[in-house]
Amino acid sequence: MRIFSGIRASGDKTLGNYSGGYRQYAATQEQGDAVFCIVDLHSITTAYEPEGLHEATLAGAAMLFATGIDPERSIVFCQSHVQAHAEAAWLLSSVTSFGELRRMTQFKDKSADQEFVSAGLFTYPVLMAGDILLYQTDIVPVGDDQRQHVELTRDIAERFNGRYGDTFTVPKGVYPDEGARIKNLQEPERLMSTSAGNPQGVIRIVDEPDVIRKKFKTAVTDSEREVRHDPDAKPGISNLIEIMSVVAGESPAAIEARYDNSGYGQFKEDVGEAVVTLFAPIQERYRELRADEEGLRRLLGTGAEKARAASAPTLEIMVERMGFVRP
Ligand code: ATP
Ligand code: LTN
Repeated sequence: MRIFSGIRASGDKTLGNYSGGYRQYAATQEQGDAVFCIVDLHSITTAYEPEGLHEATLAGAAMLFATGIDPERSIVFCQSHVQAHAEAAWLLSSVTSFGELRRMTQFKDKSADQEFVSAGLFTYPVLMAGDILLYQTDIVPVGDDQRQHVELTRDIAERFNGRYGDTFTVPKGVYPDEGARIKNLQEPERLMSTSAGNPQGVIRIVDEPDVIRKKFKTAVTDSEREVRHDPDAKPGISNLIEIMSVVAGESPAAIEARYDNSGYGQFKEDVGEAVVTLFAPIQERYRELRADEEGLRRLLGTGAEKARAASAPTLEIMVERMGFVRP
């Protein structure tokens, strides 16, 4: 089974990324041939600084290895190192409609209130479809915010297969049962994000333990004192229950039972402590990996070679079926 996922090279990754992303990558790696891509070409679709991109790309690689991706077993590479991705995006844009792209909520969210909206931000899902389809991917582990993009990828694959003959495996999205949409601790109505929202409510994987504790202690809840999972009536506390569920591997019901009658103060403190404990070894490995830039580049170089070899046959079939003359 082929597994593929992509992570944007942008900012310090969050507890949301851990829950919807890294945690699933490490688990799915055990199930087949996994490919993880730091999608630096996607990172330039919104305002960015070149030095920031450089740093975020290396940080993205280090975080994948720190959270348990084994470079011997899985392919980890940087999107811009494998030219097939940019080429596939162009080819697939001919089987993607303007209307489909216009409906994408990530485009609407990321373009709202921006002075400059790049054409790349609009066509972003086509690049993502190419990432996935080039590797004949069976499953795509992601958070719930990527559901619409994965569904579009399936439509693009089916349309291409219908028009030019069976070329792509039609991939399935895989979303965690708990923690597919971790919310900002200060604004529980919005997703925790690398790039938006109140920073006090965003837990970064690299945050110092005391910073994490404080962010949990000051998390927004409600005026009751019952630890109960009810996302509509109690979004703040429900988010904390989901976080505890992800971190402790327990069901929300078991957590409710454990905190029956104990009030919010102790619960918030315990969730914070559980996250600190979970992140401590990841932070340590991350620092070691990040300090060895040469080592990271070497690993990315090997990953790129493997990714080129894995994607080239699909690109070749695409161009042939589409009628291009080959040299
Ligand atoms: P940016 O803000 O730069 O767009 P991002 O965090 O949205 O970054 P990625 O780093 O590429 O984007 O996301 C990696 C994975 O984390 C994706 O599968 C995404 O669905 C998942 N993810 C992001 N935010 C959350 C969240 N709040 N809850 C659960 N999963 C999330
Ligand atoms: N769009 C995703 C990142 C991404 C991706 C992918 C995820 C780019 N290409 C391929 C899974 C598979 C995001 O914004 N998080």
